[in-house]
Amino acid sequence: MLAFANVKNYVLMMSEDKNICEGDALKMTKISGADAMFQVMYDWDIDHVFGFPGGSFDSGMNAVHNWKDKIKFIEVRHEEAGALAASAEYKLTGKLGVCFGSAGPGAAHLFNGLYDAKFDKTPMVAIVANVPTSRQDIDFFQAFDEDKWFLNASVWCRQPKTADQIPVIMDEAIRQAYARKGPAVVIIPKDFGWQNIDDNFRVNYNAHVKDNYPAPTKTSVEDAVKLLKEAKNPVMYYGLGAKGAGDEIKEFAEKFKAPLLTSYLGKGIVEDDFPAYMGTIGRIGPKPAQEVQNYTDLVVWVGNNSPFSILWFPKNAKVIQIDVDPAKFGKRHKTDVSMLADAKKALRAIIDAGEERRESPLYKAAIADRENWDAWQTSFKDSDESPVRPEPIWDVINKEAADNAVFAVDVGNVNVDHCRLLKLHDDQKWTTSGLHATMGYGAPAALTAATVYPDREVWQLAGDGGFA
Ligand SMILES: Cc1ncc(C[n+]2csc(CCOP(=O)(O)OP(=O)(O)O)c2C)c(N)n1
Repeated sequence: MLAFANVKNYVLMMSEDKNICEGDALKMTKISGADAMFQVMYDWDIDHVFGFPGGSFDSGMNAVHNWKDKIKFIEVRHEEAGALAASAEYKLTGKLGVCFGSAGPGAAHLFNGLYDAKFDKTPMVAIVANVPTSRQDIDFFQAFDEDKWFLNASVWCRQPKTADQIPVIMDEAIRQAYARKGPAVVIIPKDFGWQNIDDNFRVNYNAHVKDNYPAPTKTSVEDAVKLLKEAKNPVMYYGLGAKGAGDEIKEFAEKFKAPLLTSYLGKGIVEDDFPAYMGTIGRIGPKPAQEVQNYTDLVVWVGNNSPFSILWFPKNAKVIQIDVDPAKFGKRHKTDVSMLADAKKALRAIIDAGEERRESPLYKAAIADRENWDAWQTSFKDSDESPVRPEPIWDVINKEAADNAVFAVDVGNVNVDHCRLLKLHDDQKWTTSGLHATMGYGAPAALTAATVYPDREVWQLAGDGGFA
């Protein structure tokens, strides 16, 4: 067995391996702790990292230099921007982003981005520098209890016990971030980053599998079909968990004549112009969605954990809930049929097993309500009122944006206008700060979009506060 430097996808080889240590066939190459960390990133196919330098991260900056041909360093002006950019990366691409900050104040600046990722169930890794191990816990310059502070802001947080452990911990952080769907934090003491260790760790990258959720049980499909048959006015209410199931959602709406309602983060899963799409329910959403939800007697609730949903739907409406997380069933509304399953698979099974329905009076009213609402919004598109109305601005955006544009949306009234007025279609993508809803998300997310989609048009949509 041999050890290789800078070769991707090699199997894990530990220094305890006697084949390596004994005999004179191989002299172990040395690598700094920080370089070993970058090797792990490279092995995980990470080709850029967001961050802002600091003295406690000098070993990391040295590694940034050493790895500059393979891992691009994107220097942000504030660590929070780097953390938000890293969070936006998975939201846009499904691939984890990485950021770093130096000890003390640099570390503290990461929190908003970490909470954004934690609340929106977004894998990412933050590398946080720490003061040297010999200076920890004695009120040293820029020192605080990083492991304790970052525990709550992350889904996994570790400081290696020795420098040799750095690559193993970095690899584990990436695994845990993907598996636990949230931010993992790796704390690197200044002395460990510089220390030379054996260059013998390679990532088992090919063993990584993409999410693959189960199909629904036969009984749950039968129960769901029965409720659908009995219902007078079924609707579907979906969220981000239905991402990728757009075709099934539309087929469901057409076959069962169910108006479509979403959480804000569900916007875009089905194109805005789909006739049965009523939009987002709630204060930022349009009127038809708000009105329809009052009259339903059956909600097909798909991958949706909107905190505001406790306020919607008649209390006695029945619910068929589809989710991949057992903790979500019955959390926001009483549930009659729980389907622990992939949204696409569950909807497909119900569509195939269920009988086509006729248009109900509510369905007809919903379609008419939506047409009426669209006409009302459109009537303002040429308005020259002062202060300026949002409709003319969004009319321009709708006309100008490319079919594969990416929209990085900040937090504020921009969400109301974006939710109601942007007509998402084709391969357009968008992202915002969802449950944490932090201002300042738009610019870092646009930076990420421009980095990961260099050939696409990127729009940052922000109010003046978020932009500042
Ligand atoms: C970091 C942060 N601070 C405060 C808030 C509370 N907040 C939400 S929206 C908003 C105003 C946003 O104003 P602006 O950036 O001008 O955006 P607009 O409302 O015009 O879209 C505030 C203060 C927040 N969500 N995040």
